[in-house]
Order: sequence, then C-alpha cells, then structure tokens
Amino acid sequence: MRHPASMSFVLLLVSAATAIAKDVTVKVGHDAFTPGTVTIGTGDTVTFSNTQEMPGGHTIVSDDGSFSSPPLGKNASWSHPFERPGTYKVHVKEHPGTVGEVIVK
Ligand SMILES: [Cu+2]
Repeated sequence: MRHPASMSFVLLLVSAATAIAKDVTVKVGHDAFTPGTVTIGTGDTVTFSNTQEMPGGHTIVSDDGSFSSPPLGKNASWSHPFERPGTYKVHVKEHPGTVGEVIVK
C-alpha cells in the first residue's frame, strides 16, 4: 500500500457517512414487500428494488400520496430518503393489496 495515511482517511470518511445515514433495501414483488416493515432513523434512505417482471412496471406509492416512484422494471430500483419521523404506509400501485411499512424513528 503506497498511501496508507490517505487510505485511512477515506475509510474514516466512509464510516462517518455510514453512521449518519443508512440505506436499507426493500425488495418489491407482485405480492409482497420484503421485508414488509422496516425501521430506520430520520434521514435514512430506503431503496425499493423491483425483483419481478411486470408489464408497465411496479410503482411504489405512499398511502397518503406524499411520494411515488416511477414505474420500475425488473431489477430497477428507486431510493427515497425519509426526513421526518413517522409511520409511512406504502403499496404497489398496480397491486393495491401489496402493502409495506416504513417506520422512521
Ligand atoms: Cu406485479
């Protein structure tokens, strides 16, 4: 390793950023969000990743209409940061019975 000091500095920055904001992945399919409930901290991000083929894609929407993803094709993902504490119910627009929940502490 030619530059051990600068490497350590980069690693320090990476771990500091990790401590500030997490990014949690939720898989989205026709029938389920996996996991169905995630608990995160204020300022953390949830990345919704569509794992299943769906004509027109899968669209993640909040039940209260405050946010919506674009339609996601298979293996596409969309990230949303949660800046305020609360419980956010989401569903798949194309499958209103497919529901999930994000709890922001
Ligand atoms: Cu579907």
